[in-house]
Amino acid sequence: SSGQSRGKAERMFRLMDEFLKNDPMSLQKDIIHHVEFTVARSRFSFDDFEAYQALSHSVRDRLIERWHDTHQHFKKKDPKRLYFLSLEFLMGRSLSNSVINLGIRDEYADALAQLGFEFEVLAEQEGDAALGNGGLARLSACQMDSLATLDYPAMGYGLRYQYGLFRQIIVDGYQHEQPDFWLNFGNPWEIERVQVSYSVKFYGTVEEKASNGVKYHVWVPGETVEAVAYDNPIPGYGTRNAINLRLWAAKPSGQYDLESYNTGDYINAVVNRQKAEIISNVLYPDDRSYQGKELRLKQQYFFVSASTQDIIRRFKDDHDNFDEFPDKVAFQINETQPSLAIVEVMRVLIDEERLAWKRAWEIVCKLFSFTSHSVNPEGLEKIPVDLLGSLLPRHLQIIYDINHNFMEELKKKIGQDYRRLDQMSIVAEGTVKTIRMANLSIICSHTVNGVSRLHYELLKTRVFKEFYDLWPQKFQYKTNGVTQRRWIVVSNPSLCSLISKWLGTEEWIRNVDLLVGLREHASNPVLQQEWRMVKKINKIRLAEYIETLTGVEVSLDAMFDVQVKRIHEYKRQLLNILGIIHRYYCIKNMNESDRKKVVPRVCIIGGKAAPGYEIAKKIIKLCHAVAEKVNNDADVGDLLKLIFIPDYNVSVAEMVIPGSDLSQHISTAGHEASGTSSMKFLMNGCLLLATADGSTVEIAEEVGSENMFLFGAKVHEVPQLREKATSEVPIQFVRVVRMVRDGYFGFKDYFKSLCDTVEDGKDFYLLGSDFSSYLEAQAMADREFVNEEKWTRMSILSTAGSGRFSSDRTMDEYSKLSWGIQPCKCPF
Ligand code: NBX
Repeated sequence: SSGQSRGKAERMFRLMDEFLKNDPMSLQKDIIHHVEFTVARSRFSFDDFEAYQALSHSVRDRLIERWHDTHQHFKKKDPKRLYFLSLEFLMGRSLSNSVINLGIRDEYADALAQLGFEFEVLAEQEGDAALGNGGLARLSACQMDSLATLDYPAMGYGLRYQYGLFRQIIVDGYQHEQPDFWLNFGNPWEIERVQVSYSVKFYGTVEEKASNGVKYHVWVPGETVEAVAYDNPIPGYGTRNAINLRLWAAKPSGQYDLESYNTGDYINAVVNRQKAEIISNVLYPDDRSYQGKELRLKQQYFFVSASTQDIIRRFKDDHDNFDEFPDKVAFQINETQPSLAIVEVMRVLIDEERLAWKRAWEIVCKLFSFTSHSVNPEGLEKIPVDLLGSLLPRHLQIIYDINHNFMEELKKKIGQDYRRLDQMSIVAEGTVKTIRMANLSIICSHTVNGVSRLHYELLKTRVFKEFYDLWPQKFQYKTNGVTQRRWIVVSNPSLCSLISKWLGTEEWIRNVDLLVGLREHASNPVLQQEWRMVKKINKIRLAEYIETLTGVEVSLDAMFDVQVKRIHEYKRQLLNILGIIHRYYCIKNMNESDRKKVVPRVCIIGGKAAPGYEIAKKIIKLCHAVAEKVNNDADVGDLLKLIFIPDYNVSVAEMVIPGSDLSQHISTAGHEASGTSSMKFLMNGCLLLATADGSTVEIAEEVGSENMFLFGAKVHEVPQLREKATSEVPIQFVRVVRMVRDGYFGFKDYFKSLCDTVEDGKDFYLLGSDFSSYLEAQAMADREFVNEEKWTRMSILSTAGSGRFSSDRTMDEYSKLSWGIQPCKCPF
């Protein structure tokens, strides 16, 4: 019979081989096939969107093929696997990235050309998958790309929100939020797996039972919801490996509550069951504050429980001794949102697998590594005990038990130091008793990671100082990185070709360290000329986008100066805008001959404010109010333009970043854990204007601080500056704030509270005290920009120095130092 099945396998293999050929003719047939039978349009009449759909399905087939093979290969080799748990993934578009990683971009472009379509135009049809807020979520996406490319046996787990991050629309300069129902037109990049589903329990009670004198607990749930898997293949570049991102959707449980049907109210019974789906309905749009919301906690546990069941099921398929679990499984906890996984694994081991507490605990302690993305102790996640206890009664008991054991152990080490014991306890006493998820994560993880060196220093000395003193060996850092596949190859094809030409190889796409090879050519006039040409192409693309979007025509000779990221007081978009007002004021008060010397600027700002974050929303409005005045002032003309790009997201970033000359990363020192967009700008040869915060410190070490515009207070200076009752605020600062306050840009009352945030003595983010050095850095950028040769050289050196900031390096470091996993390459 094994001969028979081998015969069958070979036959299948031949069939597959015939199905998925990649020559232009086969691709055309394939696309047309999908037009007819998947999209169900006539092959004689279909529009760009339908062509995009058919094209994606054809690509999807090729992804599935590799994804199956990778799955089989991992199963056969049974390596230790990494499970990457994150409540957010900001994947953006998939089409271009997929065909590039599969190595068939040009074949598809040819095939489409012969059908009368342009690949780029169809790629623009795709909407973004925006299942995340900002840096943390995009980081997860970059890391998945690297894990696949480097052949690591990894899998991502997350939630399949029906509504991703809200769409931002601007009405009269104010932000409005609209739902992002991204699944409206179908999603070809996912595979629904109705057969892969698990029951997730909530509420109810815990009963204590005993068998043969051994006590155990049974959780009798009050509600059960089904988690259904949706798999998203993630193809590696230059490898056959394609790994899985498994996202869970909530569905009504299959276990019928017979009673409610028997009461005769059939319609209400059905409607009530349907309510289960709300768990995975919507992504929470705050990227820093935790409010103890029940639905949010439900989302967390829903995702954690389904993932854990899936992971344990896979382990048990091939293993029967849980002592081997840590040899086969590593869990990565992205921020604290997935940290209930720790408690859930503990619960399953003791209550369901009936392991003794001690043995279960030893296993759990070897499984988890935790990465923090926060610097602000006030921002750490705390869950009210009442909420947790009612939703997850058994978990609360286990958390108390973990905490009790920890406290006992700690007392032995440090004695009755109650202040310290209190700070380190998982349970925080207070008017509202809460569970500190970070403490839980640290206590139960073998590694605690920071996302940059500076962040790690802050974790050790401030945020988690008490824990560092106890367990210094647990603390590490892995400086963030981004994938050069998406951020150069996909988003900047002209630069990609230019780099490959000058390095004489495309190998840098897999081994980004090779970019240093550009250094020796940095002053070569031929490369410089071509380099500027590429920048011009990207600026044209961006300028066209700006014009269609805002109607403002911008000059290509101007310096494109960009700040795009979530709007936050600590990120100081307000500093940027006040700097623009200063520039405007100066231009207005110049004579004609001085105006001729002004370096023209196009200032571009983009980003979303959390819907409840009033000050952030006022910053957006101020940006529009200033733009309105400046852009329509005939005295100013092309010397200064201010553009707000609405609905900033991954695909907008792919266009904005390559078209920038200068980019701003100007957070108050000590507030940005790492920052990752700086790395994308750097790769694309944009110069950075930055404070010494997060990863910019390390970027300066790589590219040389002489090739950046650094300014502002250092981390160690910030506390003293804040202490000072009044600081030496420059007159320029007082003047620009006054202009806003006095209604120079209108909306006087509306901007009052915004101005109050930077009043002397209340200026927590130190805009006033950093203002002079900010203006100096800006003036320096102006001076260098007119020196074309020097600027181009700095630009080339930026790209050349960006190699360390690839997520490939980050993933190698995690694999070696935290997860203990090795590559597992699927043969071609
Ligand atoms: O994570 C960000 C940091 O602010 C960046 O400095 C860092 O580069 C990036 C990646 O490490 N943090 C972040 O984006 N946090 C969130 O998005 C977030 C979302 C939900 C939530 C808390 C934080 N409840």
